Amino acid sequence: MYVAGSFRWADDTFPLIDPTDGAVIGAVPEAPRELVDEAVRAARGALAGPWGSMSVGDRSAALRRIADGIAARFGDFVDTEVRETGKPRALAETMDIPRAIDNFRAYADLLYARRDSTFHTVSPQGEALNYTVRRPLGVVAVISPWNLPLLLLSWKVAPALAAGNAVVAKPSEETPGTAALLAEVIHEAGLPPGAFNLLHGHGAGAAGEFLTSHPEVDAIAFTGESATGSAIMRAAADHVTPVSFELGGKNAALVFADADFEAAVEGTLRSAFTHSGQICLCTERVYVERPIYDEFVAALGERARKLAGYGPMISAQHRDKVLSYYRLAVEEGATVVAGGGIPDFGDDRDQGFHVEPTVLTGLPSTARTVREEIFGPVCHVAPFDTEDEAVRLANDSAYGLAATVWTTNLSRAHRVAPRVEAGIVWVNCWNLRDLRTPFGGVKASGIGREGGEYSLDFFSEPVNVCVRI
Ligand code: NAD
Ligand code: 6OD
Repeated sequence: MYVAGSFRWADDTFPLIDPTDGAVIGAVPEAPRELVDEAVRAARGALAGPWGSMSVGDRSAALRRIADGIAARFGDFVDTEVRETGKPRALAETMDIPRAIDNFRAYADLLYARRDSTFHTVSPQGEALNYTVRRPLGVVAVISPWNLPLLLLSWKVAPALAAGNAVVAKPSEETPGTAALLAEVIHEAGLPPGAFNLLHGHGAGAAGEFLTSHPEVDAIAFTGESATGSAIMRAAADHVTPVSFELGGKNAALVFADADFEAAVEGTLRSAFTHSGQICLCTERVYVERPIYDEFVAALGERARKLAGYGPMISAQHRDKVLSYYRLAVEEGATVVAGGGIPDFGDDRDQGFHVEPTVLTGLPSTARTVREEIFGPVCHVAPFDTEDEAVRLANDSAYGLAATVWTTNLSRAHRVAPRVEAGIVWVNCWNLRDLRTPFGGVKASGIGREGGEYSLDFFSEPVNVCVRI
């Protein structure tokens, strides 16, 4: 852990598990309440010191040094991310770690692009100049999940620091390693003590809750399950602490008969099974226009059966949850087109937490398998007959994070995309990211938007100054 500019350990620890083979690979400190208090005090102190008065230029340079520091230890970050999540190495090398570097670089640039508003006011009350200045919120708590550990942590830490806040971060207890490396990089980058603090430990009744219910925390940026978001919101309510939430999803893909068939099958395979379905943007509901439905199901099922090199579920507990949905689907009347069980590798991976990539059909839209987030390598495919029905099915969910639309009809794409109740709609692609765009969900998938100016808006507040002239 890293508090007030120095590295810390704790008396209590818990084991760190490699999900690929179930081996214990280390011990993680569990931050006690006193250390959480100390971290929050250190953050408050940093705001009153050099960090609080640092110029935009120096802050931007500091963010660049952090980006460069991650790049300089790229291999360490990749090794740690792969060991703790079990994700394919190529994914960590091409997505997670480069994106963490980009997150810091993007916000180093965006700091300069920031503009405030000015209004020349002429009214019966008089003439005035109204201008806004932005100030940081103060001490920001960042709580992140295990699926994209460094990417999602840095996605919040970078804009929070860019906006001039002091951060107390708590990554997932399952994947603390790259956050610990980030603390080393930030230390070497020379940020003033207390500007960034890192705690490890569990959520409910532990470091996570101590932090989110802390009266001296000025804002909470959280990514994780919707149920955890509810618990954090209840804790935040006591002190009316502002929250930014990126929560769960049950994302739909709409495949129209006029789609490029090959692109739609490959795209859906990727959107359903990348990182074994453990990305909040992954597709779990696929709706296919009836004329191509049978052919699509056959192609997706065949390719899902041939998938190789996919990683495990993060933990035994999560594997058991995913398997319980595989069983539930059958009880609810599903046809299992592909997968449905545990793979047999015949090596150490059999002690790990793998499940088979699974394609299901035949369930009604009321089935729990179709309604609840599973967060594993599984999707349910159902037919539709009209554009209206496709939109209705996509929107028949408590969640609304992301959706994909597969069609070659330009008018249809533009008609359908804005009608889908989701924060992000991809047309003929998936997870194609531009860090300047708004990112977030509607309904149970979140509160607020992150990305580009949206994050800087959350992590700062405008003060309007009205000067009579
Ligand atoms: P989780 O909600 O169990 O845990 C996330 C973090 O919250 C962890 O650091 C955990 O320790 C902490 N936490 C748990 N209970 C807490 C409490 N009461 N108070 C404070 N902190 C608490 O989520 P997870 O299992 O780590 O991640 C998977 C979930 O995250 C899925 O639901 C997925 O959809 C969601 N997710 C959403 C997005 C998004 O951008 N919308 C991105 C990634 C993951
Ligand atoms: O790409 C991003 O910025 C982002 N927040 C991705 C979230 C993925 C969820 O698992």
